[in-house]
Amino acid sequence: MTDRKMTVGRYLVRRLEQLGLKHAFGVPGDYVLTFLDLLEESSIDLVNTCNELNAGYAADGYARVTGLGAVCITYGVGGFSAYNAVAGAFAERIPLVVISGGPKLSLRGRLHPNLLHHTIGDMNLQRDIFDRITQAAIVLRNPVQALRQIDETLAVCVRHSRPVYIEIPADMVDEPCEEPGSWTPDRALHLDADVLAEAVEETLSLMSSASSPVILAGVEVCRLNTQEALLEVVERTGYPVATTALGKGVIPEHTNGYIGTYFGALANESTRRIVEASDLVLCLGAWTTDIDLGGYTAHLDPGRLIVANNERVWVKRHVYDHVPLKDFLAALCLALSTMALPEGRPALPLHPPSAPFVPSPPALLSADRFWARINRFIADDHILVVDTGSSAFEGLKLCLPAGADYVSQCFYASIGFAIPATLGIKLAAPRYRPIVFVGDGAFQMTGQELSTIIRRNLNPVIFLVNNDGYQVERVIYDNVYNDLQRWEYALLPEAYGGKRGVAVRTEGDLEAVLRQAAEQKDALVFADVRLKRDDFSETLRRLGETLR
Ligand SMILES: Cc1ncc(C[n+]2csc(CCOP(=O)(O)OP(=O)(O)O)c2C)c(N)n1
Ligand SMILES: [Mg+2]
Repeated sequence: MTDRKMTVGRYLVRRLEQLGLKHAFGVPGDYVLTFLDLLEESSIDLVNTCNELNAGYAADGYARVTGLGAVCITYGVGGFSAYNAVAGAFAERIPLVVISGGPKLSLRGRLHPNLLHHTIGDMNLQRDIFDRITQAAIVLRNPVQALRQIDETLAVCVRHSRPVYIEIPADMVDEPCEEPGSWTPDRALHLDADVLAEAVEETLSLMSSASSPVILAGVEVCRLNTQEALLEVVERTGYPVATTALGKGVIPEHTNGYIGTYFGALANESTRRIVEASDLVLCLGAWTTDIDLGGYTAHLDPGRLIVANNERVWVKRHVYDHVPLKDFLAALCLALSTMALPEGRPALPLHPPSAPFVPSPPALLSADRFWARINRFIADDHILVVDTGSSAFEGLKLCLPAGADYVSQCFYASIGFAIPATLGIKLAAPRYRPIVFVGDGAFQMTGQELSTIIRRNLNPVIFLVNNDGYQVERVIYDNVYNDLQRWEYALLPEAYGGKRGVAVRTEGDLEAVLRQAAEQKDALVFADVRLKRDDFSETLRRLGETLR
């Protein structure tokens, strides 16, 4: 790009390249075409998705792995279609850059606004809505200010690990501007050192008198790149450590002291007991949200919590502001290096190892047997991608071998996330094989993105958990609204240009699919796993009982 004249559009592309972005996801439209041409001439690979919602999910999955994702969409019809994915990314702190083309500035306000296609007449509406679901939302209106605006907005995205919105009107893309110099965005959040010192002092004082402390690690540890510091705190304290649902995978599950995923009454009984009986729960980067903690079933007394998140630390019911998680963990590690904590913490139960599995080939597959078998299948190079629905609850109980990773949008919990997110995840992390669990209901939302997975020759193993409807809803209240049209799911990969999938009815069928996955490591494997609609697993039965 260096021999071409610098323009506002090229400047934005160059900054994205400087942030290490290799792929962007989107759907073309006339308001964004000139910008897409610039992406095509850059090192960034533009991946066409079937729709903008899927582009958002794919970019979200991509960002979960690489630390930055981007969506490029057209105005109105494109932007409005992407809102749900971007709201999810905001809720779950995913650094996503939403780039929308826009009507020419020279036309805005000149014609009667209703004459501009794809709009409802209000040229501010799209930005205003994005403003509510992103950390910053800007319209580039002036080529001189645009450069600073772009730099600041992208820095906000990576600093806060949240989506941002950049609208580039069609007549701004080719506006000449200065060359972008070298640039490193400021990622540090505002720190008040005196407040930090007091927060650490009070934390240590509570730790030194706690008799059954425990660490609850959450997703922000990963979003804010503080995994090493977390491991150091775990090692220095010797405290048992659980993760929240959204935090599954933030700590390697073979770590000494790991006790499983805590999600209220739905967690393994031993995990729940240790966390809820603790007299001091050190919540590090953990959101104490309803779904993340098992749908209102968690019993965590605020008087026994220290919650360190993003930019503040709560000790019991009072708060220390301007204490970023990263700085808090670093200061805690430092203090712990010179401090002896009380001895005599209880012996820990091991994170439940998965029991040996002996298949009975002719037996019809049940939900419990399916998940038990899957627990033996997961390998070091797998990244599990789990959609919302019954799979989300089962997935949390799987044991991840060292190296394996886990992605689930289980706080915002929009069904249909997993298939498009898999597209992004695999492109972001080629050495991983995505192992996908998606319900039939979730698949019916966004499953057509399988066609882009096939188009790109990607190799996920997809288990479509087909229980004939909305089972997770069924277990709470059942009615005809939980029924779905039955699709021949296994035919779809062929319809999308790939090889036909397989239907799995028996334990023998499942063994055959797992063999296929092991033998055909570079190919997509698609299994329509047929389970009975009233086959509620043990976990789901408990969910129903608790939520009803
Ligand atoms: C976009 C969206 N619409 C509706 C819901 C409400 N909802 C939550 S789970 C669920 C059913 C999921 O069914 P399925 O994917 O088949 O999984 P199952 O529980 O049957 O295994 C629905 C409709 C949602 N979470 N997201
Ligand atoms: Mg279902």
